Amino acid sequence: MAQPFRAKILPSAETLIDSALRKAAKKTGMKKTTREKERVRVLTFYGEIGRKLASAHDSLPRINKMHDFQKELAELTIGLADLRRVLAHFRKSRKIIAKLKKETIYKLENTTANNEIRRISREFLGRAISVVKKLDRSIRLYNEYVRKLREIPDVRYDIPTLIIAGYPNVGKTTLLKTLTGSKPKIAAYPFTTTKLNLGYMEKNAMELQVIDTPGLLDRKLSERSNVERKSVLALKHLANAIVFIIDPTLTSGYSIDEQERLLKEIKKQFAVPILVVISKVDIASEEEIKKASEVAKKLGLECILNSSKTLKERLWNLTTESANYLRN
Ligand SMILES: Nc1nc2c(ncn2[C@@H]2O[C@H](COP(=O)(O)OP(=O)(O)OP(=O)(O)O)[C@@H](O)[C@H]2O)c(=O)[nH]1
Ligand SMILES: [Mg+2]
Repeated sequence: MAQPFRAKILPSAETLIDSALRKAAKKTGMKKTTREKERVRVLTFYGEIGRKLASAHDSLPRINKMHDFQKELAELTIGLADLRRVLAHFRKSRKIIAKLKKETIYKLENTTANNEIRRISREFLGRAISVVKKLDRSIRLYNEYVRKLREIPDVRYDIPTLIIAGYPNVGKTTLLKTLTGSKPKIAAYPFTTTKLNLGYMEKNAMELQVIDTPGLLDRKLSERSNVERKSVLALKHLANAIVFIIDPTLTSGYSIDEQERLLKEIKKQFAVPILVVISKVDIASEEEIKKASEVAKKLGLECILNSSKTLKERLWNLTTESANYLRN
């Protein structure tokens, strides 16, 4: 399963070099002969640089193992080709230094004069340091990418997911609370000023993720900028089902026609089952509820009142069945 982004930040090339040189110098103190000293200096310097670069690299999830949702947002935020280029630069540099190290160790084994041994060791450090110095730009880019990748919301990819859509003020967060009870976990969402609210339902040791998307699926996509639209559409990689809330009263400030238009758009963009929930039925007139349910009917969608006792069960079944269907 794809891991959330907790990748490590790397120190600058200069700091990397300084700390590797310092560690290497310290180790030489424990050795007696010049050859042993220089050998341990070379091996320690090589080891330190290699370890730091490898641990940064390994702390990133493999690009081809990322979940499509992560991949799409990563593509938008940093560009995966750019990330691949930086990682390739790290790998290549490690290889070069490894090769230099191998040659140097061989030379050290076959040299007896102390001044020659020191010269060989200095030559290695000079060349290896210049390889690391050339990594400076890549390290800065890598760190910038990692900071951006950390903004990708830390959601679960291993359980079915239900996404809540609907205009502002229609009752999305209220539904999330009804379904999941507990206080939602909040995650930032790239390219938008809003945050996802994440809640979890549980039944028979199974879990279901419910995501409230304030500010995301509450406006026509055509009114959004290109990246913003793409970042919203990345949600489709996460959704197994959608619950679309229609507020039949005018308290949220959106007419039934406006709500129908948004629903139509979401239906077009998301190829998953959609259930319409009519909210605020306690204050809506029969006429208003009827109008809202006709919208669902017209679009061939099932609809349910938010007061219904079977609401939870219906949403659970819709989402888990859809997830099973997609998995099989
Ligand atoms: N009477 C009544 N009020 C409701 C119901 N559901 C939500 N509300 C009220 O409607 C208002 C908006 O509800 P929220 O759940 O915050 O709506 P939202 O869609 O999350 O709003 P945004 O986060 O701004 O997009 C709040 O004042 C709620 O108390 C309902 O079933 N009946
Ligand atoms: Mg809300």
